[in-house]
Amino acid sequence: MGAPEIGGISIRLVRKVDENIDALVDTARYNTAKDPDNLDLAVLDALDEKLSEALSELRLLKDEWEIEQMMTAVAATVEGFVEVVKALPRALTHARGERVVEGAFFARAREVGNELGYDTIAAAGNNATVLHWTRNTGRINAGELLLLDAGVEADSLYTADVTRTLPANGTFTAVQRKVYEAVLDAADAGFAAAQPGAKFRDIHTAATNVLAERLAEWGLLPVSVEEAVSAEGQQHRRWMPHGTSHHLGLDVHDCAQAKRELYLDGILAEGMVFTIEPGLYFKNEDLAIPAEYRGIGVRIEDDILMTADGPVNLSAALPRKADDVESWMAGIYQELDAGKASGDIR
Ligand SMILES: [Mn+2]
Repeated sequence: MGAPEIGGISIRLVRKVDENIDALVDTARYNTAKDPDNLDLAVLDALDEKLSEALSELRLLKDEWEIEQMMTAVAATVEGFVEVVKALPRALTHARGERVVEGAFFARAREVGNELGYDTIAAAGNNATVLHWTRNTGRINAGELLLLDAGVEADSLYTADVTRTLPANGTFTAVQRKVYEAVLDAADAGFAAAQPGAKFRDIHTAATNVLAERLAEWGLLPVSVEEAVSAEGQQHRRWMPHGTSHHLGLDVHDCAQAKRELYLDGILAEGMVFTIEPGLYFKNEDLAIPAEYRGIGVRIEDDILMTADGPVNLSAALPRKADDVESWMAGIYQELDAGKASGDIR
């Protein structure tokens, strides 16, 4: 593939993977052009973009081997979350508790996988309301929630992308649980909407409709649910400002260059792997809501495989219900204590 009308070497490049290669190809294009003085590199850039788009679209459907890689990445990620729970008691005593958590996950990612798929978000309390909090410099206080968004990249470079929101001391408060369960219901509604033949964007609509309803029930929504979910409304986005789903694969935001009609407006099909990740984020400084909600950020993110029979939650091994999260954490601490006890005997 090339651009013979321009002359020069016939090559198309996926740009921004390696800046040195980008520069090398630009130089080669210039040096081999028929008329270097009038070479329009932008024309060639546009051809490169078409290649990126085509590759993105080829990646929308995963084959059997790719799905195995995704499962491997998710399994390693689950192990990483267990390590984080184990590290939490120490994190609670550390001035940079979020870094303790980040480090625990990273260690597991390197031991069982290639790397992180993306920078870990370890966000406690109000930091969880900052969407891409990756500084992770904060303290984790007992009584706060820890939002952990982390994924292990397998040796094949396929990555998981999972979020759980954990009570730092193992128990949700009443208001934390209320917000958590609204987000879980939104995730479940997204999951139910994710059927072969449905539109990709139907997932977001189903999930955010649930959130708008809950915000209205709590008296936080300044308008009716009907107005909020209308195209001109969207008042609930104040507390849920991001999309609910993205494709997942070699990149954490896989297939990002695919044409809109195949992605956001695309039809869900067997072999697609994508996230469902609704959230609610109530900032400390948000005076539009009662004080009890402030400083609570919750997101629940699972990795979904679409099959002919419907969606499969690849990350279901991590507990999702509030009760299950609490008993899962308690079980890990019980095992730790039992291990310590037997260590004393030896
Ligand atoms: Mn994600």
